[in-house]
Amino acid sequence: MESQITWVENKKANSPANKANAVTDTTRWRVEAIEALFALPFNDLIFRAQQVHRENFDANTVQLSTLLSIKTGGCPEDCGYCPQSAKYNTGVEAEKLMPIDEVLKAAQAAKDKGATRFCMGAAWRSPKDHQVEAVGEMVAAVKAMGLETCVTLGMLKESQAKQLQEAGLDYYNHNLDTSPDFYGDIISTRTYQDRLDTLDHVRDAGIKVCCGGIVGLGETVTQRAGLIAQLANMAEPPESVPINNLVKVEGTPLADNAEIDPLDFVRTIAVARITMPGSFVRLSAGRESMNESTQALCFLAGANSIFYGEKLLVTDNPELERDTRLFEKLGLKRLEN
Ligand code: SAM
Ligand code: DTB
Ligand code: SF4
Repeated sequence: MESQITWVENKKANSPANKANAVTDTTRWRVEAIEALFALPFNDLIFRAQQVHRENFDANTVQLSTLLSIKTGGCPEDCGYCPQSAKYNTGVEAEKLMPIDEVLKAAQAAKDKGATRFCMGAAWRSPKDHQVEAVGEMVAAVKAMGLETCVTLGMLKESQAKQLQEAGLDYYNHNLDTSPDFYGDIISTRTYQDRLDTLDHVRDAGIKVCCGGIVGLGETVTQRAGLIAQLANMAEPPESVPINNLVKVEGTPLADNAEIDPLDFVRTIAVARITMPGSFVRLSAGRESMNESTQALCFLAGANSIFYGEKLLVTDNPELERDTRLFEKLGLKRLEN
């Protein structure tokens, strides 16, 4: 199958899409073209992804980010996958914002263990201004330790994005999670457009965008392709694209979802790599229950970033020794800042 790119007018032709991986005014991925990638024979898909990967990155280097939940639980949103929503009984207790000294201790530990990016997550629908100010102080202090910074705090106003940029924030994580037509089945307390608006504020403030989604929510392959199309067709695609495999948590509405075939997860990574050649594609949540072979296939398919550290936000991630062993077996190196 030949190039899946179609040539149609892009309405955002005048946006500041000037980075190497920006979608030009004539390039756009149609959902059908992305579905055709998903339908390729596995070997052909992986070969293409690996070619694109090698044209853009060192194929044996992986970026390591460590996550910390700085404000856990009690979230008013109803995201059907999330253990931190106050609507579901998952055993996660609501906590207050973590004091800055504890955050810095965790950041130092992450740095000592080899992480180069530190991501702080808060279970908020949208932060208040004083909360953004407090997180801004954390960002400045973590950055001063020589780590890249990322935060995920929910929906942001334009002024709040600016405030975080001034604090020195490198990345803002805000996922689209799934395709526009499936979104309402998973979340009812905010719209897809709300998410897109926050992403615009982040981009306009000059912060790098970390935006991806979740596989295994019950979406069809067309809807998986719909998510990828949304991401790849942004005027400037996200610099970082986390692909999460649903972590099924008891008490959430999606706890009994069927397990997806690991090879379909690998395919999603490959399609993200092909459609967003210059972005870091992150093999994100779900590694705890993934064997080494599946993870190796994800790296082969073009994943070049992982969450590193024994916890994600509230659920488990592989032990450091397990990751160190896997990196040794595969001859992978960590990306230095
Ligand atoms: N409250 C903020 C928000 O929703 O943007 C920030 C934190 S929220 C936990 C960040 C992202 O984690 C979600 O957008 C979702 O993609 C991912 N996530 C949450 N629960 C998950 C789960 N059980 N499995 C996989 N990914 C999950
Ligand atoms: C992202 O895409 N995945 C991370 C991060 N961004 C914030 C979160 C994964 C959460 C997994 C379930 C949990 O531990 O809460
Ligand atoms: Fe809240 Fe974020 Fe969880 Fe949704 S994903 S319930 S917004 S913490």
